[in-house]
Amino acid sequence: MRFITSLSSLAALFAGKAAFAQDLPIIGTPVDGALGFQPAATELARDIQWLDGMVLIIITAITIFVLALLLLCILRFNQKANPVPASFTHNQPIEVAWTLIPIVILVFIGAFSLPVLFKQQEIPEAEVFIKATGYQWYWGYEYPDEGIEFEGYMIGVDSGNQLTPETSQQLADAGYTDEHFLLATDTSVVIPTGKVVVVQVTGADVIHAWTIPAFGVKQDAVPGRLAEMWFEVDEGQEGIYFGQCSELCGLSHAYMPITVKAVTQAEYDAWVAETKVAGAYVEPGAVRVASGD
Ligand SMILES: [Cu+2]
Repeated sequence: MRFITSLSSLAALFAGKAAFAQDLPIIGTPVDGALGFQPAATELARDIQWLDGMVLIIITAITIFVLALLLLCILRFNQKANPVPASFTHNQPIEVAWTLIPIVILVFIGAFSLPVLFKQQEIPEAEVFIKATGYQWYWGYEYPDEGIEFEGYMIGVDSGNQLTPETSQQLADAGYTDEHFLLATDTSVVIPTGKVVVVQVTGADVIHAWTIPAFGVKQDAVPGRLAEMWFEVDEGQEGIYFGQCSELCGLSHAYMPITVKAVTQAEYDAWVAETKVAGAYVEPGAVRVASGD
C-alpha cells in the first residue's frame, strides 16, 4: 500500500512537471534557417531590433549610392569613353558636402542609438535580484534576497555532451525535445514577468558572457568584476527563453547554455517558497512530494 502511495506521488510529481512544461511555450530559441531576431520579449529587445532595422535602411541607401557612383565612374570615365581626363584637384562644394552629410547621418543615428544604450546601462531599482557566475563550464545562480542558490548544467553533460538515448530521456523528462539539446539546462533561472530583474554577472575563472537574445541583453562575466544588467519581460510573455555562453571560455564553451523560465508573479512566488523549503532548486510548477507521504 505504501509502495502504491509513493508511486502515485511520483506520478503526480511528473504529471506536475509535464503540465508545467506544456503551459510554458518555448519562445526564445533559435530557428533552423531563420535570419531574423528572436521575438522581442522586453522593451530593450524591441528598441535594439527597431534600431537595427532603421540603421539597415540607412546603410542600404549608402551602399546603393556608393555603388551607383562606382558604376558611373566605370562607365563614364573609362579610357574609351573619356580619353582626356579632367585635371582639376579641388571642388569645394563637393568637399563641404561629403564632410557635412556624413556628420548629419552620424548625428541622426547617434540621436536614436545613444538613448537605447543609456536605457540598457542605467540600472533601475531591482524587483528581483539575481547573481549569475560563469564557471568552466556551467552557470551558478544566486537569489541573495531569497537565500536561493543553485547551478545550471546543460542537459547531456552526464553523457559527455552527446545526444545519447539517456540525454533524449533527460530532455523529455524536463519537458523538452531533442531539438533543445545544447540549449536546455537541468535548472532554470526563474523570473516573474512584468518585474524589473537586475542580474549581476561575474566570472569565477575565465571570462564568460551571459545572454538571452530575446531579452536584448548580453553581459561579459569577468573574474574580479561585478557587472550589472537589467530587463523586464513583458506580461503575457510567460515562456522559456534560451541563451548560450557568448565569450569563448575554453574546451566546453559550447556546452554551457542558459535557460530562463519567465512565469507569472504568483507562479514565481510559489517557486521561491518551494525552493526555499526544499533547500535546493525545485522545478517551477512541480508538485513537490511532502515528506511522510
Ligand atoms: Cu563560454
